[in-house]
Amino acid sequence: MTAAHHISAQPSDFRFDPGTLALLVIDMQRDFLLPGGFGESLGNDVALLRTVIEPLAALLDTARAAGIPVIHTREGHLPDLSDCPPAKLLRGSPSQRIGDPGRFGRILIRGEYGHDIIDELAPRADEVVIDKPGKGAFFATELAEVLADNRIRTLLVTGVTTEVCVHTTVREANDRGFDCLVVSDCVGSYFPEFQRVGLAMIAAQGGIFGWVADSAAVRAALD
Ligand code: TIU
Repeated sequence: MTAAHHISAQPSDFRFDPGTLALLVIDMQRDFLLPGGFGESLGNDVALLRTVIEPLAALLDTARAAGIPVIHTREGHLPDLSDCPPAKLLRGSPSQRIGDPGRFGRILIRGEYGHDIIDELAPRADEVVIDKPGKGAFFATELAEVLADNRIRTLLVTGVTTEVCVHTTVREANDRGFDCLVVSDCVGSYFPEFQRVGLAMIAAQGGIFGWVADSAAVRAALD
């Protein structure tokens, strides 16, 4: 790792202490990225999200080589749906609801094939995986405790989708005092417009929620 410890980012250089940095990989699950899962059941074309896989796999390699802790999250629910608020279960008119049978098992249910992380980004045995019932990674999870235990203060945030689980998590983290850098080509949306605006919203107003940089800039700082 370089001695500089800053990443060229928007709206300003992102300065970090490598000892307090972690890579957060949000919800890179088959249910969001493969046809037949939750994302498609909501009427989305999953192809757009798949552009994230290659740059994120490369960033994972770099982070692991640099000894930066990697934390993965998965959105999903218990098989009896007791942790799924009725409002979430009944929202919209999807072709299949959470818990219904999908191509890869019951949609967004823990333990099902579709709920797990895609093979290309599979967590290593020593990496933390946080199961979350909501869009944010802090709500009803042990994430805050894991970060405190590991003295993490700064987060490189990646995963899907930019305007939903990434945004919610970054806002939660920002309110808890974490500095977040969102890696622009390692987050994805089903909607190109939301991708563009979602990233702009983070860095606007002097970095109201955090910083934004592409993976080339992040990897250059970590190599
Ligand atoms: N629908 C959508 O854009 N996202 C989600 O439901 N979850 C996550 O973003 N992970």
